[in-house]
Amino acid sequence: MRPNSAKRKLLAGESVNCGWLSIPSSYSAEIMARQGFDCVNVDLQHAMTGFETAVTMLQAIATTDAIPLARVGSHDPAPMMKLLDAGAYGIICPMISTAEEAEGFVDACRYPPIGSRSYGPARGVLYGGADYVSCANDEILTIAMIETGQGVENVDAIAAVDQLDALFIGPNDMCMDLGKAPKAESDDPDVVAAIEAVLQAGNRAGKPVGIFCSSADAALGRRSAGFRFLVPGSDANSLTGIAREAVAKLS
Ligand code: 3PY
Ligand code: MG
Repeated sequence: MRPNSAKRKLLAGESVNCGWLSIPSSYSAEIMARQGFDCVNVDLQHAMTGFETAVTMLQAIATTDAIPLARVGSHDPAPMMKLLDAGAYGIICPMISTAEEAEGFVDACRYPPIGSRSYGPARGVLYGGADYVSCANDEILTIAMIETGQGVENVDAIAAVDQLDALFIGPNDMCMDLGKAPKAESDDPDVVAAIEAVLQAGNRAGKPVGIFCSSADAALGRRSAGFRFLVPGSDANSLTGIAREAVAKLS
């Protein structure tokens, strides 16, 4: 099976840069995946991307060395399994607040006897290779988003879940859940403490912790602080910033 180079880097203690695809287009997915990210995530939670467009985006990413990931919109196992069948090499699951939720998530991403992922690997085999089914449990990345106060309270139990590969903080939802204004790099003391608690729990469990950032500079700061799965904003954020700057310069 084609190795999951992003997972290998994380297991080796290295940091990983992840591109974030909010624009529902195989063309912009291909552009992003060509820029040297270790992995690229197709967002099906907040982006206006449906499953069939996501498949074309996964196909575009597959023409590059970037590892294709997908964020699902809920804890429903069926879309997780379907995106893995479509060739995603990892699933990012939002709003994981308890160990039970984390267990349900990883169960959907692992074939028996470890989990209960249903058989039907479709594009998984085309992208991964003929031995996909026997190797998928080792190669597929499982990333749980911690983005609620309850998730922070339970973070040690979540991090201890076998087969969960990484924790990933959604700072905007974390702010909202703690009653603060959403901001990727909030300096609110409660938010700062919650984010630090997740980082420390990941370190205790020996699992990498990631965070969504608003820019590459912000991601550099997070990396210095110990985060190892870094998202420097999305394709839509980048396009907005560049277009705004161009218009401002010409105005
Ligand atoms: C958040 O900040 O809540 C996220 O989910 C980032 O994608
Ligand atoms: Mg979120």
